[in-house]
Amino acid sequence: MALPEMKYPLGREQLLDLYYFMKLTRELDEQLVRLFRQNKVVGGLYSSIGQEASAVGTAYALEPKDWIAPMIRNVGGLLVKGFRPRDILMQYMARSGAPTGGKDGTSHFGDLKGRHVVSPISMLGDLIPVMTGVAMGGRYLGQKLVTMTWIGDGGTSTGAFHEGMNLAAAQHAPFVCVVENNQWAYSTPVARQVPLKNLADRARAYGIPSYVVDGNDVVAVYQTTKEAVERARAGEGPVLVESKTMRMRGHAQHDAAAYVPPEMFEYWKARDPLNRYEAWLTEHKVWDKKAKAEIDARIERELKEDLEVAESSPLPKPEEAERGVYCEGCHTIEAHWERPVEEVQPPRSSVEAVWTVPDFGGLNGTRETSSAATGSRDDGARAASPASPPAKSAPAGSGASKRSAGAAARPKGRR
Ligand SMILES: Cc1ncc(C[n+]2csc(CCOP(=O)(O)OP(=O)(O)O)c2C)c(N)n1
Ligand SMILES: [Mg+2]
Repeated sequence: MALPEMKYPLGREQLLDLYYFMKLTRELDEQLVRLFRQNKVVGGLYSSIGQEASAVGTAYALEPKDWIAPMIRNVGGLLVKGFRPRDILMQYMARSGAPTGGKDGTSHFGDLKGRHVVSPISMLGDLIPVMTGVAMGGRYLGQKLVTMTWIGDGGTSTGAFHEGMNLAAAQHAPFVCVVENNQWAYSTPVARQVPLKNLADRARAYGIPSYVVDGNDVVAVYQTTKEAVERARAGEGPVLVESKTMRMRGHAQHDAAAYVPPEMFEYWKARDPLNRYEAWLTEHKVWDKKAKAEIDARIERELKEDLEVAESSPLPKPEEAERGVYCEGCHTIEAHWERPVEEVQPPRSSVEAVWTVPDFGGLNGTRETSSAATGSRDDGARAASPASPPAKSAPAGSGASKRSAGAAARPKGRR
């Protein structure tokens, strides 16, 4: 094994783990398509083909105590967090053995107790304030956790995204937002809905750091996200990671994606994340043909077993429809304090009620001012101050470019 230098070194087992999760995600995706064509999938089916490195590499950068809220193209993240293909198969087939007991036909399920997964919400953007809240809750309890959710390029144009990111930034929440720029939102290309080349630039509006990463390079995705996660965990506040990738299928099964230029598919096909990673593992002598064949055989075996379990699980009984609609004691969530409770109770929690406003909010020569006194101009760059240095490039080779760094100075005693 002759690996390139990595800031966050990955051992052989971890490198093969990444392959296992990416390949499992793809095989599961293809299995679901076959089931859809057999009319066994009861609702829509959303593919994450082409985005496996993005979902797996980001989730892999988390610790078990960290929390995720996946979106439809983050099945890879669910697998990393410990869900099995059978869970996803039964969800899509609405079988009684599914995590939601067959009440939901897609991926609206989570596991608050064991795996720390918040169930997705279909309204795009709304998971950002939710995961900001989870991050704040974890901090309050002293758990030193980080939360993560993913959002598509289209989803970043919602009001909820803005409100959530602003809340996360203002609260300095240990939260990582992964923007999966897969070039399309339904049939709308990014350039038709937002005048930015890099969606990472959205972070500048919130004064938070951001990264751009090649979302089809799983090692780069992992390295970049790990850095973001560690910064958030260290108390630097939220971080945005833009993962540039491509949705290699239509929005869902009904969509043939005929609006995507064929050359664009060709460009991204040549950069397929799984093919690239297989070549990388070979080039760096992480595996040989035998090791690959063993993992592939394991995946085939597990998927076959899980398919049998899923197919033999019955549809839910009709009377189940009226159960679990209202809470019947299903939530037994308790706060797990990992810090002395006295720390957050008076008198120790008391905050000095004195606030200072640097420069009293005046212009202080930080921006170009208009002589006609019609206002100030800001071409997108943040006002320079010692606490918020201007955007600069990250070291090459990390697969990421750091777009801005530093957080605004905060009054003392806030937390
Ligand atoms: C607030 C809101 N508006 C619209 C929709 C309908 N909708 C579901 S997915 C989607 C496209 C999302 O595109 P993008 O965010 O780029 O994610 P991708 O599907 O490419 O992963 C839309 C418009 C929704 N779920 N929520
Ligand atoms: Mg998209």
